[in-house]
Amino acid sequence: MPAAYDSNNIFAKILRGELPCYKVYEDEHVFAFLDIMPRSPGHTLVIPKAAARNILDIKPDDYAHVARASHKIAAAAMKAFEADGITVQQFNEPAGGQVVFHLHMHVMPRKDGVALLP
Ligand code: DGP
Repeated sequence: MPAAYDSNNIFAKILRGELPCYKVYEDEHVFAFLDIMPRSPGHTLVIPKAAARNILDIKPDDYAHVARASHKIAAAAMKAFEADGITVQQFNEPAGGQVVFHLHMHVMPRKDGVALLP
């Protein structure tokens, strides 16, 4: 059973304006900002404004808002970073590679022949 949502996580603090970030996009339901440890230029994190630990916890409509915004940001990032492709990734629970426990979608612009940073 996954742990309960903890409102002291880093992304909840960013949402509340308690920690700085480089904002990329915001609407009623989602917030997006640059990853502090980018795996590619333009690496963006898209998060719901709703409190949700990960995919195991989030309401389907809130997940759909994140997916819709990621779709929009992917298209914008292709142009802004003159990318050849985009990797979209989302990790859930420590076993699934999650480190910060507020759901987030990684949107990473890619160039042909260039690997993601580790
Ligand atoms: P993961 O939970 O494994 O999907 O990775 C968390 C990501 O969050 C990782 O790519 C680094 C990023 N990150 C961690 N702390 C901060 C922070 O304080 N600000 C920003 N902008 N990104 C962060």
